[in-house]
Amino acid sequence: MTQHDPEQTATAAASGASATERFRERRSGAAASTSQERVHTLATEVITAVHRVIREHEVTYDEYDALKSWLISVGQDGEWPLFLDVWIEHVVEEVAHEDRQGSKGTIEGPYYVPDSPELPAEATLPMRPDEHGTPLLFQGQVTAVGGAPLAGAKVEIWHADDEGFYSQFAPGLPEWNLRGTIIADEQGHFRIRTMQPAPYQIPQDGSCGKLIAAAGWHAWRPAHLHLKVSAPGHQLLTVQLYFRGGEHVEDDVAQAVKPELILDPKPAADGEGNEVTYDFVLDPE
Ligand code: MBD
Ligand code: FE
Repeated sequence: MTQHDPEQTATAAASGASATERFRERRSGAAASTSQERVHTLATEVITAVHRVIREHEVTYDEYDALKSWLISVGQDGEWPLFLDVWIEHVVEEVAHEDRQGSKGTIEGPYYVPDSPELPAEATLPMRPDEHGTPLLFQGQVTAVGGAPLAGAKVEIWHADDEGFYSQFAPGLPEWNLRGTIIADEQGHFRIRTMQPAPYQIPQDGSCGKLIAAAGWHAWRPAHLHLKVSAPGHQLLTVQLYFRGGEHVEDDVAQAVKPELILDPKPAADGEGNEVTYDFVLDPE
């Protein structure tokens, strides 16, 4: 049985509109930090790359009009955050963090919400009394490069439920369901109890879904936990963790899996479900 009200299912337009609005809220007031010279260079190169594809593949007027119509609908569906985070962000992340010594990161994706409820180092994430799924104890330590524990490090975590739905982006879920900000203890340790997420299928009924269907691709991301780990004087680590052997770990539509990010949960020693330990190493600022 599903836990989700089928009358209120997540539509591309609703989750896209929320993702667009959330992104705008967070971005508002941010000053553009790119010089005119760099805008000129980057815009020219992107446009020229498109010209090259058109010549190489002899793109027709019919195809050009299909593209125009599709681009218009991406905006109307609010799916620019989804499109960019699924097909582009992984390369931006790779370039931005190639010099890091500490833990590997990966893309943020469209469903982060800042300021989730603060919880102590040992905590259960907010969830429904009858939250479905396999219980997961996720524990570890946050240290600096070189091993010094980072007392009071922040571990922000958010993830989909056992049906692949995110609170605040699918209707009918409590506001902070499966989202929290854990404050690590004096030794940087944390112990988080939650329910293992399911694989996630990006919405089928919007423009991104149409592109996937038209190209014969699939829409799946492997089950994943999202995290932002931070401590004063250290670089913010944005990451996702996956489950070994899980569906689509080898063929994530968003190309955001790295071998270092795959968890090996074992049956929990102290009860039902699984447990896994994963440590985070933060680079200095
Ligand atoms: C997700 O949950 C996600 O993490 C990404 C990157 C894209 C779509 C949905
Ligand atoms: Fe996600």
